[in-house]
Formats: sequence, C-alpha cells, structure tokens
Amino acid sequence: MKSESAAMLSAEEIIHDYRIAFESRQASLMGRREVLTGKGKFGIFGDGKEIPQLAMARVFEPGDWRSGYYRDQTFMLAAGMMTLEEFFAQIYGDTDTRINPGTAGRVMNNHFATKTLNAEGHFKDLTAIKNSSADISPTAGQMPRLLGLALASKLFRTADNKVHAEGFSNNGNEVAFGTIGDASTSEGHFFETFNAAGVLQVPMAISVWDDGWGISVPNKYQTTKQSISEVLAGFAQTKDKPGYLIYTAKGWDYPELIKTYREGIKRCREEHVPVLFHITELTQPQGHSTSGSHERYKSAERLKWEVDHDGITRMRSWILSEKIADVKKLDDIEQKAIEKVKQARKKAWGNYSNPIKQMRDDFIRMANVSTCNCAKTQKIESLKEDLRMIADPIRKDVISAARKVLRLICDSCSNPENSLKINVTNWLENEMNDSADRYSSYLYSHSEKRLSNLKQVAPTYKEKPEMVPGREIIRDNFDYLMDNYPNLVIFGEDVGKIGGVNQTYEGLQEKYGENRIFDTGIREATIIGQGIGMAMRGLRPLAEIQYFDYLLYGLQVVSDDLATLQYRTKGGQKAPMIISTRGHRLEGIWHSGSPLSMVINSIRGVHVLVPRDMTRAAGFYNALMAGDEPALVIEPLNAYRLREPRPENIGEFRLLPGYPETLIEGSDVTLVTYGSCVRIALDAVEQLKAFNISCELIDVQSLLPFDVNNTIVESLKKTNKIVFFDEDVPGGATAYMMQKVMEEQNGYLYLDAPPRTVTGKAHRAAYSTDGDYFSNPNAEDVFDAVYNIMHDYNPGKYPKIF
Ligand SMILES: Cc1ncc(C[n+]2csc(CCOP(=O)(O)OP(=O)(O)O)c2C)c(N)n1
Ligand SMILES: [Mg+2]
Repeated sequence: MKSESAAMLSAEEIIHDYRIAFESRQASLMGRREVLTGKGKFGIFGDGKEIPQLAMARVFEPGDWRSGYYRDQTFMLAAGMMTLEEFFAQIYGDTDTRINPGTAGRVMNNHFATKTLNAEGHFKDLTAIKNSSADISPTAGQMPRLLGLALASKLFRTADNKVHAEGFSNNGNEVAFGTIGDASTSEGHFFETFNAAGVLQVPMAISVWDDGWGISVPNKYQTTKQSISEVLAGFAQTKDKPGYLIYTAKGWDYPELIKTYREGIKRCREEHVPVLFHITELTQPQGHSTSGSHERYKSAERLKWEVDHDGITRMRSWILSEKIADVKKLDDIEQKAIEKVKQARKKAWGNYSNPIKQMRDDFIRMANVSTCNCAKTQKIESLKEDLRMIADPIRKDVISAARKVLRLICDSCSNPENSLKINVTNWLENEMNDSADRYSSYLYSHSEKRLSNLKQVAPTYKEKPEMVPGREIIRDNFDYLMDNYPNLVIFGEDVGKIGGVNQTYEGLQEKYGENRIFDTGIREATIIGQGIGMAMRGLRPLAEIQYFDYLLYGLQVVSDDLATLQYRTKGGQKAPMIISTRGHRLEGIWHSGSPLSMVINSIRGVHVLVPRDMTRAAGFYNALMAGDEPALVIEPLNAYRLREPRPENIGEFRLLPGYPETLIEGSDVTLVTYGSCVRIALDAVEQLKAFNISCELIDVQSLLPFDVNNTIVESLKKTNKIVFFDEDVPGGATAYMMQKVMEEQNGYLYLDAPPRTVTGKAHRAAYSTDGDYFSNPNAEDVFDAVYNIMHDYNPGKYPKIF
C-alpha cells in the first residue's frame, strides 16, 4: 500500500530513484577515496543531498536549464545529464572531451555542464535536450546567470514571430532551475537575483540545499532567523500582488519532495511565477570536501543527528514501510549499485590513465641512447628509470623528464642514425601542442562566426556628408540593428523609457516595444548575469552598464562567468553578449571612466573595445552582432554631442577588434593612445607641430585583442621613439600597451630613447575641471613627455623648457 503522495509514481519509478540515489552515494564514497589515495587532486561531493534532487530531476524536462553548484551530482545522474564514468572522469581531470564532455578537465570535479554547442560551435537544438549552464566555484556566482536563463523564457513567450525561437524555446515553457547552498544565500548575488526575478516574474525555481553549514560556519552566522524561507516570506505572492511561491520541505522526505516539486514547477512553468524551494534537514556525511573533516566543527550530537536523518536510510525505510519493495530486493539493488559504480570508476580510471602510461612508455622507448656512453647517458638513464617507476604517471612527470633528457643529449648520442635529439624535440613539440589544446584553447569562439573570421566593412560617405552629433549616429545604428537582428534585446538602467542617459536609444522602445528594449533595476551584477543567461539561450543581449566605473559591481560576473565560459567548457557553451558602457573624460572619483587595467587583466575571453567616436563604436557593434563573441564596448562619453560625418551605410559598416588606425603620420615620435584620449592627443600633436616635432598618432581602438597584425612597431621603426598615453593609473593600460609593443612586437630593437608612458595619477580623478586637469593627463602633459624625449635625443635642437 503506497501513501497518497507517492501514488504519483509507480513502484518501478520509485525503485529507480532509490537506485540512482544509492549509486550516487556510492560514487561520493568512492570518489573521496580516489582523492585520498592520490588519484584525484580534490574532491567535493553530493552526499546527503540526494533525495530532493531525485524530485527535481523528475520535473526537469528537455529544454529546461540548470544553474547550480557542486552538490548536484544526484540530479545530474537522475536527469540523465551525466554518467557515473563522467563523474569519475571529472575527479581525475580527464581532458578528453569524449570522456569528460562538460569541462574537459579544466575545472574541479562536480562542476557540471552539458554541451549546448555542436563541434562547429553552433547552438544545438536546445529544446530537445536537458541543459546545464556551466558551473563556477564562487559561491552564488551561478545566480546572476540564472536570472537571464529564466528571463529568456518570458521573452520568448511574449515575443513577436520575427524572433528566432526555433531550437531555443517552445513558447517559453522552459523553467530555469537554480540550486544554492544555505550559506551561499548570504551573498549579495543571491538577494539581487531573488529580488530581480520577483520583479520580472520569470520561471525561475531556486532550490536551497540547507544542511545548516557553510564549511565550518553554521547557519546562525549566515542567515537572519537561521531560515532563508522565513526571511524571504515577504516575497511571497499575495492575492493582489505578484511575488514568489515559497515551499519548504524536509530533505529526507521523498514523497513530500515529489509532491512539492510537482506542484511548484507546474505553476512555475505555466504561470511564469518564480519559486523558492527551501529544502531543510539535509546532511553532509563526508563533510564539506576532501580538504578537511567535519568532526572538527560538528558536535557528536549533530553527527548523530545527521546519521539519523540520512535521506537514503529514510527513503529505504519508507519504501519498506509502504511495501513498495522488500528487504531482499533493496539489498540486491544496493549490491548491484556498488558493483556498477566500481565498474564506472575502473573504466574512467583506465580511460584517463592508459593514454598517459602509453605516452610515458613511448617516450622511454624513443629516448633510447644506444650510441653513446658518456656521463650524461647515465643521467638520462636514471631519469628514464625514475619515470618508469612511477605507478600512475601524470603528463607533467613525462614532459618534465623529457625536457630534462633533451638537455642531456649530446652529439654522439644523437648521431644521424638515431637522430635522438631531433626525435625527442619533435616528440616534445607534439606533446606541448597537444597540451596547449588541452589546457589553453577555446578562450574565444572557434565557430565560423568568430570575429577574427569576419571582414571589415568601411563606412561610406556622400561627397559632402552631413555633420551630425555622434549620438544620432549611434542611435540610428541601434535602430538598424534592432530591425535586422530580431533576437537583439537591449536593457539597462534608464535605457527603456527615456532611451538612455545620453539618448542613444531615443525612440527605440516606442518602435520595438518593451519586450526588446527595457529598463532594469539598479543591479549591475544581475544586468550582466541576465545578459549571460539570455545569450546562452540564443538571444542577443546588449546589456548596458550606465558608467564604466559601475562595472565594478558586475565585474565578478564578467570575470568569473562570462570571460571563462568558452574556456571552462572547452568550446561547449557560449554567451555572445555585448556589454555597452561609457567612460573616459568625466571627472570625479566614481565617474572618471578611466580604469581600463581593471578590465584588461581580469576579463580575458571578453573583447575590450575603446572607440574614439560614435562611428567607431557603431562599427564595433555591427561587427559584434555579426559574430558570436562577448565584448565590452566603452563609448567615449564626451563624444555624444560632437559632430561626426554621417556614414551612408549605417548598421552595415564593421570595425573589427584588433586593428589600430594611424590618424596622423609623423616622423619624430610615435604616440599611442585610444578612446577619448585621442582628442587630447590631437591637441598635443598640434602644439608639438609648432615646435617642429612631428608625431605619428595611433589610435589602438581595441585593447583586447591588441594590434593583431603588429603594426605599431612599423611606426616605431620609422620614429624610433614612442609614448603610450591614457588616463588609467601609472602601470595600468599604458604598461600593458608597452609590453605588447616592446616584448611581443620586439619594439625595443628600434628605440633611440627610453619608451615613456603618460598616465593619470595613482589616485582617482578629483572633481571639477581643475580636478580633472590636475588628476588626469592633458595635452600639456603629452606635449611635455614628447618634447622631453626630443630633448634627451637632441638637447641642442630641443632645449629644456622647464
Ligand atoms: C565567493 C566564494 N567565497 C568562498 C568560497 C569558499 N567556499 C566554497 S564552498 C563554501 C561554503 C558553501 O556553503 P553552502 O552554500 O551552505 O553550501 P554547502 O557546501 O553546504 O552545500 C565556501 C565558503 C567560494 N567558493 N566562493
Ligand atoms: Mg550548507
């Protein structure tokens, strides 16, 4: 006799769930051992959280999305989104995408991801498969992206028929499932996401796996009233006010969990109401991770309580008491489960270790010094012997030995017959290339839509072009893009109703509707996350951050999530979103818009574009829309009102990242800058001209990528002197540009004088025009820097000024 709530499932389905839970637990136990015996480097597992994940998997449908964290292994197994072999492959860090398809060994274990892209880098039919966005380690870092995954459903449901939804959505019926630990709800990202989803009323279902602890820190230090559902009760919907559905359930109560998830997800899917499932009384049988033991901080009573409340034990008792199966049947299932997990472990270990052993053996065989017997030969032999003795070698062992062996090969052991040096060198080169693919590929897109594959299209002009404020060029360009890319969605603070603080989207909401261009709350982290999630689901979001300085609120999301997405999935997922902001030449600590080094070193994987005017900015947007890579575009703040010639081919000209433009040719000094600093540089160049100094002025236009064709050094070959100029801090983006030109382009070979940088002060820019003048570099500073170089070079011709 089954209880009423379990009647929703057949006995077979219940037994199936029990088997999965049991296998998952065994995987956790064996996984930990793999780490403790040194076969894996680190392990974090899902034991103690099995039962609610069975319930979640039961309501997760093809087309749905997960954005979660490392405890979700039972869900991944139960939903058929991961195999046990893949589970072990992650522990070993297997880099073979056929064996470890989600992450290819680039991130720690239990960081889950499905492949949303095919081998060509194009989206698969995402409505036909179950999707997990790729996990990241920072706690609550999965939340901002979750908002976008959920919002996409809403936009697809309400979109007009021009929007390409095929393969991305089935009338917006997809639920975005979030999971988070109880302690991680303390993070700002959680609260920001939670509020935004309540405002937006999107199909987002967050499960909080509450085990009462965040590593060693208990709930009482994490959460007001020690209960996240109690704290969030005010978010619950009421008769006349939309809000959340809030459910709580005990994490060991299988029938209750099945019922709760069924009810909540049905409404979430149909009504697009966000849901919170607060799942309490979960446990952590093996402690937090392999890095420590929970006996250090949990009392004996608590540990006993955890044993008493173990979900699997309780599910077993329930099955027996409901007479769904008898002891013998369950014993049999358990025995088979243990065997199955052992087999999966064995297979995964073989998959991982055999190719490496093979590689080790190949190397030892090849590095056979048969022709020589000098002292070095002995050393080679002993290196090889050490390598042979390693029971479970890793690639590092083999490569490290091979590089040492190579140093020792002398001419006589490398005679023409066996060409040892050549063979070892070739072998090493191959292996290093393979490892570059294993560990350093896919920072950017590999599809044919990657930006480096596109063609530049120049703006065209009438013979006497109309001179219009830059704002109008960018506005009309957005109009064209909205018209031509139905999946383009623009959002940010003040972007919708008033058309942006600088009116660059003027009239677009009236024309294209609130579904396509809309205001958001003041919440930069989730503005970025919203864009990531939407982009992963086939929309083309342009997320505006009102001023560059405020990107700091969202920088963690750009850096940890967006910038690493292609890389951490080895090309399995992408999020081609555009972040649009404005910066440069404002004054005041939080409005200067200058700190470019803040991004160039933290968001590799996202292009950083710094156009000097609105035509260049528009050219970048046009290229980005044609491509499939994420980028940050920093519009030059003081150029909205300046007049520019209006191109005829608005929306169609394309400026590709990575190509500097020489604005003025000159012979004495090369002056390298970007963005709004170009105008200051132009002023300085004029001032220098009056002193017979000829500057070659180069606008780099994009910092990431930077001068892909190495053109700046060509200028330096001519002038032999160079100044890098911007308004970032000393050692900031100018130092970056200098490294690129001096080291990567071998610029040092052509210098007749030391290279210089002209930068802002180390502090942030002070308020007012005078504050700006004395904080930021100005035309006189550039003049002085260039003049002083000329003075050092030829003091007779260029005497000291002061
Ligand atoms: C931003 C950030 N801070 C700290 C950590 C280190 N850390 C990893 S897991 C964890 C505890 C998380 O606890 P909880 O959210 O309750 O999840 P549980 O592990 O208990 O399931 C901490 C502090 C991290 N990964 N990211
Ligand atoms: Mg916890």
